[in-house]
Amino acid sequence: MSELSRRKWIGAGITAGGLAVAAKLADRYGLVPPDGSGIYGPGATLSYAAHRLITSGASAREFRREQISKTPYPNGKPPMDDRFKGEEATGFVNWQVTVGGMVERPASYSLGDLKALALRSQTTQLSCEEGWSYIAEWTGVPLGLLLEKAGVNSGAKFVVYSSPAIQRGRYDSIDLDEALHPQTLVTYAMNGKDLPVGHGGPVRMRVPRQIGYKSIKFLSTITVTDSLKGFGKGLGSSAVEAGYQWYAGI
Ligand SMILES: Nc1nc2c(c(=O)[nH]1)N[C@H]1C(S)=C(S)[C@@H](COP(=O)(O)O)O[C@H]1N2
Ligand SMILES: [Mo]
Repeated sequence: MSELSRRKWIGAGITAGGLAVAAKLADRYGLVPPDGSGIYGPGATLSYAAHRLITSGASAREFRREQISKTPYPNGKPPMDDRFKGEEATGFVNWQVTVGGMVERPASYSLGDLKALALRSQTTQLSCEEGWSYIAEWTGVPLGLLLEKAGVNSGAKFVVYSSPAIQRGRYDSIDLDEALHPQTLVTYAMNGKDLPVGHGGPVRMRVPRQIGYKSIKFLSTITVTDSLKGFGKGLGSSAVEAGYQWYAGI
């Protein structure tokens, strides 16, 4: 839920006191997001708890093929460093996506390994917090399948995923509910072709139920954890470090 919808809740008559009560309830049901304290805390908690209680299991809207955007917008520049350029020159044959952390069987997948796994396609919209969006068809392996193969340990709460340090260490995280949702895809193709580098190729995470910054490009690590403390500044997301909400449901 965006800052705007948060304001809508407040506009609908939920006072600061009401938010505090909602936060207490959310706490009781384990629905406090990692950024649930601090100045926007009660609002962030309310939007996360409301989504998880009311819409858990709901799916992002899927579109028809004719609705695919003709000119999808590649946001930002691909990594410019030599290591990435070297990988690109070889068609990313050495690119690896690792699955580790609180799992029974850590694993590492090449692009070929991912393509050989069960695939799923979906036509969804990527919406940036800056206001623009586009619709595309994404194909890949459900994150849930990779987690199932890895065997998630009990007590695990989050999945943290990142591009290599090469791109300023972009990373983000989601709860297990989002991670196991069938629309959360480790994506290697877009509109029927290899995922272009401009859109995060060779592999990106697609989290279509949340805002664009959760869909990390140039994906290289997937880590299951019970705490976000050991990653970056401990906020679970480079976007949160920049002031955005951790839970960015739409
Ligand atoms: N590694 C990495 N992932 C990223 C970003 C980035 O700069 N680096 N930008 C994010 C943001 S803010 C958005 S809106 C989407 C943009 O995806 P697009 O380039 O396909 O439009 O990617 C997200 N994932
Ligand atoms: Mo964005």
